[in-house]
Amino acid sequence: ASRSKVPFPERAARHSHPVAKRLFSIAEAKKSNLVISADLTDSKKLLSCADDLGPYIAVFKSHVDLVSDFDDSTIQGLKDLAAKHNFMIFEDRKLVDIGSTVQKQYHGGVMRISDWADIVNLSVLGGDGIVEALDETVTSPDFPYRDQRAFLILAEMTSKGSLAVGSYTEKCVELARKFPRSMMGFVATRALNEQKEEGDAASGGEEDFVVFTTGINMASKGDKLGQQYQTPASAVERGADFIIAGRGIYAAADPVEAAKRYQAAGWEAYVKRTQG
Ligand code: 6AU
Repeated sequence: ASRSKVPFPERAARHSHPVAKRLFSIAEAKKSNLVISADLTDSKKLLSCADDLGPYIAVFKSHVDLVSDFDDSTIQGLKDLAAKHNFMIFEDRKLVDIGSTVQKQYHGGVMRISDWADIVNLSVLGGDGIVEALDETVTSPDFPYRDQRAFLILAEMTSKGSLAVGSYTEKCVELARKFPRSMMGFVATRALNEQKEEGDAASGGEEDFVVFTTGINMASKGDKLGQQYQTPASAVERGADFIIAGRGIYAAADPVEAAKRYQAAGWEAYVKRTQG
């Protein structure tokens, strides 16, 4: 059977990565595969979004470089709300530089991403080095959050004219296979892991990448700047495990009502896929 038909509790039990295990368990407990993309520009709005929508989401995705007053209290606020509502934090940093630079951008720096973000994404434009470097950081015996941090490779993009296609996307899959202790899956518009079957000897066992799909909106087909949308149902049918929605929720007249609707649509599509 295709891997995307396996229900979350089973994937949680069998997954080799502790962050993936936790993620699937949270999704199951909350009956939510929804990720809010909280692209808000000040801490107060960011934290009230996390508090208001916390009950309906599995993951809270931030872009803290666009928060004008980001500081330690923003970090503490996010951590407290993650504990209160049982969600994970995903910083949409899209790291993309040489290995040595991304290590410093990820661990330390003004944003201290490794201190609070369970999940971070990256682009492999620069080749293997970035993945090697981040893998080295989070698997080091000195890393304080060992087994509590994971990465997603940005393997495709939702924007018009994206160059992340074909052999570039294939290279992303290859790199994720090479670094299973840190690379948990992809941000992609579809499942990228169907070609390989369970128990493949080359990977030393089972492979189960987690697929996050963004560009989700139930009311719009896109924006004026090239963003292209699909619905929760179509994304999940194509293999999304988690659906990421931003403006469709936080810019709605009633964001809580919208979050509930996206949660229900995403979960219903997941149930249909795994039971159908
Ligand atoms: O739902 P929206 O259009 O308001 O927000 C989409 C969010 C934004 C983008 O920075 C991000 O998803 N995104 C990503 C991610 C998550 O890496 C990749 C991509 O290809 N397209 C995309 O929109 O925060």
